Amino acid sequence: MAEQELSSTMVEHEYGASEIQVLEGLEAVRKRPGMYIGSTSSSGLHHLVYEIVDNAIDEALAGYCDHITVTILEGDVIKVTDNGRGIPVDIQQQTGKPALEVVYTILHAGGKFGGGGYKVSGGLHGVGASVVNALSEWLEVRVHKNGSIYEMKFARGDVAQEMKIVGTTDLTGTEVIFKPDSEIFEDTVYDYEILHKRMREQAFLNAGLHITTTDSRPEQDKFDDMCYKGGIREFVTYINRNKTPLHEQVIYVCGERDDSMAEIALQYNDSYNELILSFANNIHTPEGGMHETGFKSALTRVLNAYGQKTGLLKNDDKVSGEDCREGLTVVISVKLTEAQFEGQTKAKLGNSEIRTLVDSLFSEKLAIFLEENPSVGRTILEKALTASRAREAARRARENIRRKTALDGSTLPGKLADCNERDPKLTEIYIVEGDSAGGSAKGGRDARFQAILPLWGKMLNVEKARADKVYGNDKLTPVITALGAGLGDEFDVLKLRYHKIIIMADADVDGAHIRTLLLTFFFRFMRPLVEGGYVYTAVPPLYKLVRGKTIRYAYSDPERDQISAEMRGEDGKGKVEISRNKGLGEMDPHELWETTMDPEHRILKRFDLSDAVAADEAFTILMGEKVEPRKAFIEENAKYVVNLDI
Ligand code: 0RA
Repeated sequence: MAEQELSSTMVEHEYGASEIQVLEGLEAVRKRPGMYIGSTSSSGLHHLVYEIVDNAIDEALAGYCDHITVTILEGDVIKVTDNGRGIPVDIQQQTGKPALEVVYTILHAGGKFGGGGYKVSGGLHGVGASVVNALSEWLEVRVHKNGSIYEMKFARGDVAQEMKIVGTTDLTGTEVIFKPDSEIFEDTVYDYEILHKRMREQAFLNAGLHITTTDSRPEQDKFDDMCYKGGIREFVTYINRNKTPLHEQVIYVCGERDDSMAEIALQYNDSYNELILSFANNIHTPEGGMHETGFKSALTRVLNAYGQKTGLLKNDDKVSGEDCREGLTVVISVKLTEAQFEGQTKAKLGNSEIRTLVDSLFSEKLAIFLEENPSVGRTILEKALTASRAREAARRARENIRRKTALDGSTLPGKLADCNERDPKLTEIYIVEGDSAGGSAKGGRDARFQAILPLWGKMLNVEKARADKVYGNDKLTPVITALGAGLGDEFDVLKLRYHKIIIMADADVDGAHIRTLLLTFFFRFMRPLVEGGYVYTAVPPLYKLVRGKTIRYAYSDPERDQISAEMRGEDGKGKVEISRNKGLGEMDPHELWETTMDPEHRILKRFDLSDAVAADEAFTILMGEKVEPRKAFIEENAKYVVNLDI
C-alpha cells in the first residue's frame, strides 16, 4: 500500500506579498472576540495557540517546514516557532506595508483567502494571526529570512515597533511570542495537558512532522517531543494501546483524486465499542459528515461481499453496519481545498465529493487487503458475526422486557418516587445509592420537580458485558424505564422524562465506584445523554461544623478551615465542633435537602465528555480487563478520569 509522506501534498508555487488580500480592520475582533475564537473562556485562550500553530502546519503541508515548537513561558506567555520559509517581509503593493505587518494587523489577510496559495489549509476560522494579535496584550514576531532577522512588535493589535532588522542569521523560520490580553480573557492560565494533547493529535495527523511542547513556567518542568513517521497508523496504535487488538497490523489506506486526498487507518480490538475519529484539513469533526458516511458504507459493503465470497456468511445472511464496527478503532483524515463545515457546532463535513472518494478508495483497497490477509479477514468477519448474533439476542431480550415492564416508560418502576411537574425541562431525577439514603432523599426533596430513584445491590459493569446482558439487567432496567428514552440505537433524547439526571452517592470509594458504573452505562448505552450535558453528580458536604446553635457545612478541607475560623471569630472563644460527614444514609431528610439537593445551596458537577478519545480511554482503563494500566492511570491522572465541570 502506498505510503503517505508529508511531501506528497507539497505544491510548487511561488507565493509572495501580492497574493495576500486586504479585507478589514481589527476593532471588530476586540469588540466581539467570541465571533472569532468561539469564546473568551479557557477554550478561547487555548484557541489562540492553535491559530498560530495552524499557520505553521500550513507551511509544513506546503513542504517547507518540519519542526514546530510550542512553549509556555513564565507569565503564561506563549512562544511558537517553526523552521519554514519565514513569513514574507517584502512590501505589499496594495498597502505599501511589509506583508508581515499586513498579516498581523488586517483581518482575513493571508493566502488562504486569495485563491492560489496553499493547496489545503487548516485553521478553524482561517483568520489566524491578526485575531491572535488583536487579543494579545502584546505580541512579537521575528522572521529569519534572506540572512536577516526581521522583528516587529504589537500591542493589542496596534503596531508598537515597525518592522526592523535586528541581526543576521543562517536559518529560515518564524518565531511568534504573545501574551493573551487579561482584559479579554476570563482566565489567562494555560493548561499544558490541553496544548500537549492537541499538538500530539496534529503530530499524528501530519506524518513525519516534528512537534515539541514545553512548559517552562516556574515550578513546571514538562517537555514532550513528538514525531510519528507512521502518522495516523500510529494514532490508531496509540488509541488501542490499553486494549487487546484482534490483529497485529493496523490496516492503512490512502489515495487522492483531483485536489482531495484521504487516508484511513483502522484496527479491531476485543471490546464492543466503536471509536471513529475523523478529521478534515486536520480539524476534528466530532459530528462526522461525508468522509465518515463514505467509510461506513464501504466497510459494510465490502465485509458482506467478502463474507459471501468466502462462505463465512451463509445463504443470504448479512451483517449490519453496526456489527461491522463493533470493536473498531478508526482514524479518517481527509484534506480538501474548500471544506464546508456544517452542523450545530460546525463540526461536520458537508462536501459530498469526499463521500465518493472515501467510499471508492476504501472499498477497493480493503477488498485487496482482505484477499491478501485471509486470516485477518476471517477474524474481522467472525467478530461482526458474533456482534450480529448478540444484537439479535439483545433485540429479543428488549422485546421481552418491553412486554414485561415497558422500556418506553408507560409503566414506571415501583421504587421511583416521581415528581408532579411533567415538563422535562423543569424536572430532575436523583439516582441514589442505597435504600436508606433513598429514604432521606424522598423525605427531603421538593416533590414538585424532584424525582428519586434508589438503587441497591451490585451494579452491572457494562464495559465487560454485551448488549443483551444489559437489556435484561434488573439493576439497570429501573433506570432505563424511569428516564423513558430507551437504549442503544433506539435512545431518543426527546423522550427523556427529566433534563437533569443527578447521581447521588457517598464521597467514598464505594460511592465513586457506583458513580463510575452508572456513568459508564450512560456513556456506552445512552451517549446523547452524556453529550447533551444532562448528567450531573451531586456533591455532598465533607464536614459538618457546629457551634452552639449554628450549623454549617464544608465541601472541602480549605473551606472547612475557613468556615471554622469564621465561626470562631464571631466572639473569640468557644469551640467549633467539626465532624466528618458520615454518609448520605445518615443525614436526615432536612439536612440532605439543605446541603445536597436545594438548588439554592447545592453543588452540582456536570459530567463533561466533549473529548471522545479521552472518555473512551478513561472507561476502557477504569472498567476494562487490564489491571496494570488501570493502576498507572489512577495514580497518574485521577483528575482526568471524569472531567467534572462545576
Ligand atoms: C506565504 C509565503 C511564504 C511563507 C509563508 C507564507 C509562511 C507563513 C507562515 C506562518 C507561520 N509560519 C510561516 N512560515 C511561512 C514564503 C514566501 C517567500 O518565499 O518569500
